[in-house]
Amino acid sequence: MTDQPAGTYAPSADMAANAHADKATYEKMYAASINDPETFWGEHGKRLDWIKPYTRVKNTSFAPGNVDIKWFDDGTLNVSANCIDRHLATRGDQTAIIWEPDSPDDEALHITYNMLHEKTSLMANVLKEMGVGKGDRVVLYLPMIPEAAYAMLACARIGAIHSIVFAGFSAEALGARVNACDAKVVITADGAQRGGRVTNLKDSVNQALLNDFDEVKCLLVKRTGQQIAWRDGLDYWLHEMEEKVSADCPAEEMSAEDPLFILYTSGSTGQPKGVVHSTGGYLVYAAMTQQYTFDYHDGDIFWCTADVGWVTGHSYIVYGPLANGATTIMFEGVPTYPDAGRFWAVCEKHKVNQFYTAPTAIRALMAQGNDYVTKYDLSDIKVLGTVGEPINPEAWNWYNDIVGKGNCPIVDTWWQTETGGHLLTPLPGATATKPGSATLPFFGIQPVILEPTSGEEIHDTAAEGVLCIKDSWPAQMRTVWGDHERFEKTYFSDYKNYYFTGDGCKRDEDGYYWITGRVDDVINVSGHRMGTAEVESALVAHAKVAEAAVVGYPHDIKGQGIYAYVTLMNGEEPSDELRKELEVWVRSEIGPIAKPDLLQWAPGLPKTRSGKIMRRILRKIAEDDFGALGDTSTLADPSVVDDLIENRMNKA
Ligand code: 6R9
Repeated sequence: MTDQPAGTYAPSADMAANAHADKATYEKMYAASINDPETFWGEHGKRLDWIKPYTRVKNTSFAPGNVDIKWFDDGTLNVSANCIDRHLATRGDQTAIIWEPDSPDDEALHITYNMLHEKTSLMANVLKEMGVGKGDRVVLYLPMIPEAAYAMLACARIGAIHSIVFAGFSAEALGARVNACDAKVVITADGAQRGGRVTNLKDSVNQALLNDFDEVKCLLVKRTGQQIAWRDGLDYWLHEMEEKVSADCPAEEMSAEDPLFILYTSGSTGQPKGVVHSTGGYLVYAAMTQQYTFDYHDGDIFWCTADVGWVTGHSYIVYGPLANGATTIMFEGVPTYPDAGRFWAVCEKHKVNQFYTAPTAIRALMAQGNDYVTKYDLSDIKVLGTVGEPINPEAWNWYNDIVGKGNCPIVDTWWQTETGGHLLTPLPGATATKPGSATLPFFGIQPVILEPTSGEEIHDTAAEGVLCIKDSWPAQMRTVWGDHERFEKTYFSDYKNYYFTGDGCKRDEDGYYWITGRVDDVINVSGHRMGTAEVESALVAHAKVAEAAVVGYPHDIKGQGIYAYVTLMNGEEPSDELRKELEVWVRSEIGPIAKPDLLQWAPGLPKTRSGKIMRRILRKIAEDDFGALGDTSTLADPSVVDDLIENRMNKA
């Protein structure tokens, strides 16, 4: 580490010298991408193989009433051919996907690009055989098995649009999504195996399709071999169908602007929105960010621990890495099975070079102690990444010191389902990091901070407000499936001529961005605006605290009071003394204004299955209004809610 202000971590000279971009290169490329996006993206679009090369690059408008986003729109290509076929001549025998099964006693699979080509082509022909054609929708409800990747690429190959529903979602949620996109086929498995437990997926599918969808066919992968209820004439085993079709399936010529996939994501209100991503722009951007953000080099082993049911899995397990000819790991299991060392065991076993996970996983593993990490050889790791929520400095430091041994740059990547790829992120060889900051924009991204009420852009370097993006980038979502009006209303109407992210953000005097959380998570205490993440971060910095979630609740005098839910480290006992200690601690970390008014001991926090804390539920409980909790079916463990209600601090 070289000369640098306290609290920042500059890339080592070695990293800077060998990376795709050092600081000067980043600055030069960034300036070029903003000053002349046409030329910049015109050049970088060539990283893909085009059937008919584009002559137009950027054709985008954020204008009220006329939001229209098109990139490379007169070009044609196929995503599956870009992720597979074009690599066959040079790397057909290279591993494309390492599949690590749930149980460490079962063997990992090394799927070469040649095998990926065969399996994808077979599945593509099976889908055709089942009547799926260009533009049709196919829902995937699959565990983390190789067939999930084959299915995505098979859809892309024949121009069908996939919509993945996370396999942890309920039958009800699945049915709603099948209905919303009017899917022709659901691809699923008999069962899923995760954390040593087996669940029956086919039952959920049957339940989802029971009444209203007796036309929807189902393609089944055999994973667990368990008993399932068969629907005659509608259900097909993949392995039987594969026998009937050829392994040769030409890739369909698609327009750059044809939809590649739909992914439903929940907003702050109402029904989940079907986020639509494109073929050309999405793949250019997913591939480029995978290469630059993680400083991926040929031959590296890349592991993103997300599930393909989330956008992170789409862009950084499948599309980005495979477009780059990378070796990408797909993990069926969970971080704590058979024990809390599993991530690190897998890193050692497959000699992982870039490791990408979520802060919630880091905090959970941190609470289990360092021994689970230190007993493994992690010396192949070069870059560590995080995504999904702000990372508190405590977790950042643990990740840096214990996992990275101080040698691995941490890339804190801020982005959204809607953005397709990273928008704010350090580059390992270019950006000095600061714990908790997603640092600087990726190429082509113009973040702006607006004064929330007036919508005026704040031009001072140091600023705080809502985060918007001033101009389009190639992987921006194109529309909400079937509802372009909702697209405009959600993202372009509160602040005209900008893309509104829904996140609050601070920019420091160095121009670094610090996400403060969703705007609806910002609380206002006695006229002071405070990010709940700030208070959480302070709490988690205390040695006895494993995790904390903070929400606002109505307070007679202050407007909003601070309500903190605190999960203690293993072996720590709640006590009044400890409560006082934490209050004093937060006062001293941030100031008296941040002292929680109410602090509840929470053995567990309500989380979505992707690990996001459901603050909506915590707010309701804090408001003593738990009769109206809304839908809790998407929680990883709905039972934690009962305990929180029982022991709430704000009983009338
Ligand atoms: C990729 C993904 C998007 C929301 C986003 C923000 C939060 C994601 C973050 C982060 C702080 C980061 N978020 N990454 N907050 N630092 N590095 O997570 O997509 O599920 O759509 O969530 O997640 O609030 O607006 P998605």
